[in-house]
Amino acid sequence: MRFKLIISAFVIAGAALQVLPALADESKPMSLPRTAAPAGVELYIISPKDGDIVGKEVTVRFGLRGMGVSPAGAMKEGTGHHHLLIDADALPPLDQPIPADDHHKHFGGGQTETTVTLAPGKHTLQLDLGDALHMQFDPPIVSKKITVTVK
Ligand SMILES: [Cu+2]
Repeated sequence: MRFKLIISAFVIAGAALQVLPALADESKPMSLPRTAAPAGVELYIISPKDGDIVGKEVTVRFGLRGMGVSPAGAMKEGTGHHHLLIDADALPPLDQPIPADDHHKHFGGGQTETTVTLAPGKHTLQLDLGDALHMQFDPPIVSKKITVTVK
C-alpha cells in the first residue's frame, strides 16, 4: 500500500513536472502502469492519404473517434494525446513512456495536426495515442501506418 502511494506520488509528480526525459531514461528501467483502452476507439490519419506524393513540408492531420484529446499530464478519463511515429519500424516498448526523438513526436499540448519536414523518398507515418504519462494504451491505440513519397 505504502509502495503504491509512493509510486502514485512519483507518477503524479512526473506528470506535473513533465519530466519525460527522466521517465524515458534507459538507465532507470521501471515498468509503469498502462491505461486500458476503451472499446471502439479509432485513430486515423486524415491527411495525407496512404500512397500520396507530397512536398517536403507535410501537414499531418490527426483523427480520433471514441475518445477525446487532452494535454499530456491531464488525468482525464477517456482522453489521450497524439504521437506521430515517423519511419518507426515497430511500436516503442509498451512498459515505458513513448520516447521523444526524431521517430517519435509528442503532441502534449493536445494538438491535432502538425507540419513535419521530410527528406525526399518514402516515409511511413503512424499515430500512437498516449495517456497522460505518455504511456501507450492497453492494447495500444494506433492508426494504420501509411506511406508517403516526398518528391
Ligand atoms: Cu507524449
